[in-house]
Amino acid sequence: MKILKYFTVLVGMVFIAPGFAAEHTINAEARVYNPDIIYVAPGDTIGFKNMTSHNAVSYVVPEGAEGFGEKGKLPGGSFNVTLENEGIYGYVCEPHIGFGMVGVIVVSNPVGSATAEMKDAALKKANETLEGPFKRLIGKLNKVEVK
Ligand SMILES: [Cu+2]
Repeated sequence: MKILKYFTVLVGMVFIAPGFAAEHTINAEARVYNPDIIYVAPGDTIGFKNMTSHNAVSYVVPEGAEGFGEKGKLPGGSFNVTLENEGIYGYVCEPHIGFGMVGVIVVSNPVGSATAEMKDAALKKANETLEGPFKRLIGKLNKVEVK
């Protein structure tokens, strides 16, 4: 029981520690993600909700970072993403890409401190790799606010 007590205290500290591992929610609503652009810190958890008929697959990922989501698959319900690498991630809802259902996650420490270089890198990758309706992600990346 003593071990359990220590474990509870430890877990409590992790969740209470200010500015550490915040949780964010992105709601899939009809043909949009709400919010469509979010600014988070490395290690934060991003929960995608209401994903029964939507998916969220990263198509633009910072150099050396891991993407998220599975191409061609619906997660069903909800799923969480934790991004450790700083940079700008662009993702799409594949079933609704024709409606322009795309989103951006900006990861920086501190939150909101993404640079013009990060944005340029994301736009360069997007321009080089995205095709057809997936190019709609470029417009969303252009709306990212940088320092
Ligand atoms: Cu969708």
